[in-house]
Amino acid sequence: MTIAEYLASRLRDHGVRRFFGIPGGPSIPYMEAFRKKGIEFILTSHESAAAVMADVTARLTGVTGVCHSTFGPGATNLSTGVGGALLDRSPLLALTSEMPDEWLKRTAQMNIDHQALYRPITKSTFRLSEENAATVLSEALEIANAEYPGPVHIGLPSDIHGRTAVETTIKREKLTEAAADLSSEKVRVLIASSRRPLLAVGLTAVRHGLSENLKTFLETHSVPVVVTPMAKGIVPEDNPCYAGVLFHAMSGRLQKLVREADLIIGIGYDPVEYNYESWMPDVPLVHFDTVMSDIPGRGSLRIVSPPEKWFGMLEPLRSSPGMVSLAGEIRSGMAVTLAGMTRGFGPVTALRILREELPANAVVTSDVGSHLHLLGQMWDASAPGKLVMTNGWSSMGFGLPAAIAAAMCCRDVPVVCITGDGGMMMNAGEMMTARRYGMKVIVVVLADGELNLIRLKQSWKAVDSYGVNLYSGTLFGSDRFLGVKVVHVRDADKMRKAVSEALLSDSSVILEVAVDPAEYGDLVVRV
Ligand SMILES: Cc1ncc(C[n+]2csc(CCOP(=O)(O)OP(=O)(O)O)c2C)c(N)n1
Repeated sequence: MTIAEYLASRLRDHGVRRFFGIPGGPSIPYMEAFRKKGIEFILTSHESAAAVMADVTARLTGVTGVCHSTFGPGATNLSTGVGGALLDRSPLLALTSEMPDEWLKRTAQMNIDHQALYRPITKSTFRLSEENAATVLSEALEIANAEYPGPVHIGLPSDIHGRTAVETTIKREKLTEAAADLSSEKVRVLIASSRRPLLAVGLTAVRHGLSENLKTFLETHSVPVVVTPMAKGIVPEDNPCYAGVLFHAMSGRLQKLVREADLIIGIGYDPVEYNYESWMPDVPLVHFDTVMSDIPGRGSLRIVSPPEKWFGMLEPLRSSPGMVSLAGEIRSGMAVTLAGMTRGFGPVTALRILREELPANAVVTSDVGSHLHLLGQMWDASAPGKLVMTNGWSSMGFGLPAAIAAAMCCRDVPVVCITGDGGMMMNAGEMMTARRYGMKVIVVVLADGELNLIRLKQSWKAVDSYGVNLYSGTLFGSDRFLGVKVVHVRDADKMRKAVSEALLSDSSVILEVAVDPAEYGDLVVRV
């Protein structure tokens, strides 16, 4: 087998069915080999979107995502999405074309050092050769999927695709050994003696499918719970123990509960989303994780073990009924505040109508900005994975390619992207990707004409609004964008009608929803 055929064959056996990118000349033999093996090449408008699509494909299918770019500018474009896979913990292979050995250190068009470029934003980076192909592929897939999952880069020298891959026997040390429980005895004592514990659940718990374990645990133990944004949906919003999402809109109110706690228990809590120090009171922390992560040392005890063991250790935990009532009060207080936001046509009304019109199984992706802060707290996500976002990396431009990837993975449910106008403009070219592949996405652009989150931050610093206005007039100024229908929404009635019509449409629709952003100022927390 040639190197290109070998790569295609290994990835197909691994379960890969698509790879995303923009080709250069050296990509052609790989695209051909992949095509012949049944791995479809998805052409995007920008390589960063290709990496986001590979990341989201991995999150939704559980199979390593694959993306590809050419030399230099292709590789730098791709890197934004690859960094996202690192900090949002998504297993991904980034394949880039590299110069042949004799050109690596020479001055040449498009030539930069991809190994150096990718080192800080991947778990590992390799350069493929006919001798190492078998080992590199095995290691790359293993590293990408080991805890925490993330991206691995493989450079493909442009002259090796036709060479014969040498099969080698692979003898390697196991890469990760689950560390022993480091402080089990002390943890047992803390758990047994706590009277007012608070659970903080994060994205590692979602990745390990702990939703049912958590629900069962809460039924019998009645302990209040807060979640990080990317763990949204792991507890149903109407669970009496559920208090809300940390970091997002109105989350300052959770402090009332947090201050009452005598013990914080992190369950798959990944500090990449929101460091403990940013919200924790001065009480002990017990942190359950799959790896040794960066958590505060003082007063914290960590258990690094397989997630299926975690709830067993929490068995003796009991909470005072007062803590759960407090969680309920905070939750209903948030609902009252949102229900009272009826002046004019703002993002709260727009999102409420959208939620009412969409079926519970819809997959929603979000971009980054004030709208995400609001959505993260107010959106009723029926299950984890129903609200797809980036919070570890927080890159604008994520929402649209994420939605297109979701539409490819979840064929029979509506897929909606919610984005600000700033984020929409970053990857707007991907509307053509949706059109090219016949993917239907409903894109809801909360068009406020500004980078609202940054304007808010300027106001908190008592600085005049500067450098954050995006346009005057309307965003699209037209009823079509790259051949996709644009519906202009200015009020609640039109919003409802536009969403229900978009759901019935056969193709993608963009709703340009002109909102008054004033509500964000009352909801987004100063963090
Ligand atoms: C790639 C990237 N650049 C800049 C930022 C910093 N940033 C965070 S939110 C934001 C404003 C987003 O504006 P918009 O998309 O219009 O959403 P809104 O805040 O108005 O809801 C910016 C510039 C970022 N997170 N990612």
